[in-house]
Amino acid sequence: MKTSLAGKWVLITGASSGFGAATALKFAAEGSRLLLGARRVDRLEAVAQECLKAGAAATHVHRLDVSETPSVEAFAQWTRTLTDKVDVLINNAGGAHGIDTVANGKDADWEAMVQSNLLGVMRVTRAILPLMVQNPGASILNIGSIAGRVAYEGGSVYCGVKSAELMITRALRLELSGTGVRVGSIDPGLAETEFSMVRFKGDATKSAKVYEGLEPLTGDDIADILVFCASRPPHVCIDELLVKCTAQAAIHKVHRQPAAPAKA
Ligand code: NDP
Ligand code: 8X3
Repeated sequence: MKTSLAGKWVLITGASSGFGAATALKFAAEGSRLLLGARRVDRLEAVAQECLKAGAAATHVHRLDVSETPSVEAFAQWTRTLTDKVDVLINNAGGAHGIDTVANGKDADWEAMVQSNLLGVMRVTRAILPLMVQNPGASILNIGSIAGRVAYEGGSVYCGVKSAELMITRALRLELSGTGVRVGSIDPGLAETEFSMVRFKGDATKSAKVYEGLEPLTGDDIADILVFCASRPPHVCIDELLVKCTAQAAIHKVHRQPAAPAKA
């Protein structure tokens, strides 16, 4: 039977766009209380307004840079001023920077990916765990990727950090055994968000090509799955879930419809 998410405290990192923003709206529609973090506070505030309209019991936003421990600590401290428990933690902040081969990789891109996708999950989880371990039935849902399961050319560091995310998820589940806290990894394939614009540093043409001729996943698709996972009864833990658009049979096998010929 579904567990109600009404009034539950749901903390989402990277809630200013993409999966995070869509997920905030879906939990809002369930009547949850939202704690939203990201670096772009103006975007967070806009998401929060939409969440209130969608039915959120409360929305709170605070700047969060998961790549800096002091920022994460300040966010956790702010969280503790609002609630002494968190019911759902969604470690979503992250993304890819560049698509260079190992031979051509840039330090700044590598460091940004390690800091946000890998160390960010560690920092946020460490800071928020004290608000969850006394709360059986709570859920930690980490956003991994198909890239954490299969390597591809130009994806070395991104694949590496998402693979680390999967292992962190598995280790954490073992460490929390007996607390009643559930830990899962949701691993999407191709999804159209701001992800590719970030990866290609604002190049809209390269970004659009990623999704050309196929129907990719959307933020809503992933948000629905996160709501589903968090609303299972407390004895049910969805450990790992790989979700791809139908056109993506495998990481290297993506079916694309040819573009329709231009009308004369
Ligand atoms: P978006 O670029 O739309 O969203 C990324 C979010 O992460 C933004 O809200 C951004 O907020 C936040 N973020 C990035 N770096 C930091 C940071 N250092 N501190 C705090 N927040 C940060 O992309 P998606 O929604 O697609 O990405 C969400 C997650 O899903 C990422 O972890 C990504 O790797 C993963 N993913 C994406 C897939 C896809 O194809 N789209 C597939 C599989 C996984 P801000 O810039 O305001 O800080
Ligand atoms: C994003 C999916 O295949 O672009 O995590 O790496 S992919």
